[in-house]
Amino acid sequence: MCIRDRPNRVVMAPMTRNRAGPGNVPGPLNASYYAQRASAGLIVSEATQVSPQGLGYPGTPGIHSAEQVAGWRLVTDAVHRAGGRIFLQLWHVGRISHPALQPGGALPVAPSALAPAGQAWTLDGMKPYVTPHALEAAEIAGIVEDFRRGARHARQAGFDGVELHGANGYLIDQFLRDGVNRRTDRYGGSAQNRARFLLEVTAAVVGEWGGERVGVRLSPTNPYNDVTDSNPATTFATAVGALARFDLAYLHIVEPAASDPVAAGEMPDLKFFRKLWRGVLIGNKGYDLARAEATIRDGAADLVSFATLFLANPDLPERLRRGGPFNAPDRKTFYGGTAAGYTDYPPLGG
Ligand code: 8OZ
Repeated sequence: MCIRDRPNRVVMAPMTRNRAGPGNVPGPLNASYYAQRASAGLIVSEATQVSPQGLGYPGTPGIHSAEQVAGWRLVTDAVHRAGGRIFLQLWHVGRISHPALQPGGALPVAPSALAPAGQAWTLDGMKPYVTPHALEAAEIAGIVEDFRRGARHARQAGFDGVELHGANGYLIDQFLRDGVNRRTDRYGGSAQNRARFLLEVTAAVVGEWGGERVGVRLSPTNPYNDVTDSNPATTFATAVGALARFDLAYLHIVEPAASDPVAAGEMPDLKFFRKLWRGVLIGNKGYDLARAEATIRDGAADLVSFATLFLANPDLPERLRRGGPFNAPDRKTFYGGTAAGYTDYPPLGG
């Protein structure tokens, strides 16, 4: 599958749902959920940790154990039987974790020893985030290897490709943004240095898959998970410019929202990336039908990804074709729980 051969321009955005089984292993319930949504032009899976250290929440799936690979095989087989295509989103949360979630009660890791504001969601309830361990250069190389193994496992599990989670204040984004990355070595300082970790991970993952099966997701202005950057246009133009050499499947942008803090420099919106990026561009952020149509018609993006609208409407492409109606998403069942609010949203006529 090439991303350009998809049946429509509707992408299912990656969404954390916290319904993996013991051992962070996906199972038949997860397979049903994704298979119900197989009419997407492309499904991007929920964020999936590449190592036990990459875990930051209960019930998120991993791609580091043999059991997880076997569990994901149920998902990819079900999606393919239903005629769909699915990429696995590769993830490491960095400092957005807690010793209670870490192997051996260790400190979470990050580019710099700066605690995020807020609280971690652990099995014993919410706990304040701690000051993370600042990674040594040799440890960074080990995490790049964890991403490489995750990419290899994703192939074994039958995915059609992988997306790197470089957004929303997790480890890759912690390296990119200068409010969180205070390093003085080759991984910090200039925008080029802050992009180094992303580029090393991309090179490792492209080595397993080829660029045409690898996408990257970035969120240049989103302050989620307490990240800031003094000049997102410079930071992200540098990162995206350097990604060009990999001929990736796509660039997936969480677009600036009105509520994001105002930063110096040009606004890094879809237009900004369209000028910098010659490949496929996916737009994301609260799209409805009218805005999605305008975005595609104007050529601002090639594809649009939908999160909560897809969560609530398993047959979303058909509903968009017909102009609706749309089921309303129920926030109470977004994170964790059972089939309720997961696989029981009705299709049209169902
Ligand atoms: C919501 C809850 C937990 C994690 C992200 C992976 O924002 C997430 C996430 C979202 O990218």
